[in-house]
Amino acid sequence: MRIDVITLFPDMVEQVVNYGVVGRAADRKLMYLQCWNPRDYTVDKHRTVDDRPYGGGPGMLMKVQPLEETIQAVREKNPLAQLIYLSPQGKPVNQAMLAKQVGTQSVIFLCGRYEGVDERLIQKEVDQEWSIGDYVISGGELAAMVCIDAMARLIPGALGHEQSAQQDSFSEGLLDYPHYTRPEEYKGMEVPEVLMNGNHQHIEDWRERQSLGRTWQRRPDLLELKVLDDRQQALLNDFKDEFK
Ligand code: 4GY
Repeated sequence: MRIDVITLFPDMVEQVVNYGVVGRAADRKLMYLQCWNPRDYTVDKHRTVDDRPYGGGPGMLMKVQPLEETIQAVREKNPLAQLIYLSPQGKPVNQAMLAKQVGTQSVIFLCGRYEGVDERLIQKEVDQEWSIGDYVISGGELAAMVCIDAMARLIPGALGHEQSAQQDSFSEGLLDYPHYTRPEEYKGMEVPEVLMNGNHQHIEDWRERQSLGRTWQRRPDLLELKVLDDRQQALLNDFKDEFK
């Protein structure tokens, strides 16, 4: 997968390939990341990348000319990719959107700074607008890095030994089940008996029951989107009975 990122802070975004799963995906040449800095496309002596908003008020916007020329340069190299602007006004990102984007083998992220980007540039150049959540961060870089990390995990071969993307939370649209490691007793609390007995069918049932039950308790909105098969419906009923 090829990822281009338009950012005033390329050093920040490039850090994402230095760690963990994303690093391994890059090492294995499963993911190629290139950053493009609008400052390199300025033409004035001061290399200006911000400009004043019409209508006044506090804050600056990203200067149009360097941004336009950066986008043109990226598109020359990667003409077919969707250009995605990251902002709180975007569509809330979910695992399905990320998986679909990975399927296209490429993406261009536009990271805003200051108060953002001229609306006409968004209309003309941006294909999708995504939000990573209902809060405001100082620039699109961290949002792009979140998306890049989540996408790397979905590239076939990027996960190592932990071939867990399949079993992951959300691969089935459910929350994860609880996990336990040593010690057997921690601050007076025991590990659930079923995990200590080595009956793999019982363990699998328990984990799916916990996933369904926790989703029902914490994220009923996710459960409403799902059609449960008979086995899952029975497991969830067991959880609810136990809960009462
Ligand atoms: N939330 N989801 C987000 C964000 C920062 C000023 C426009 C978010 O994706 N991006 O808060 N971005 C702002 C900063 C320009 C983007």
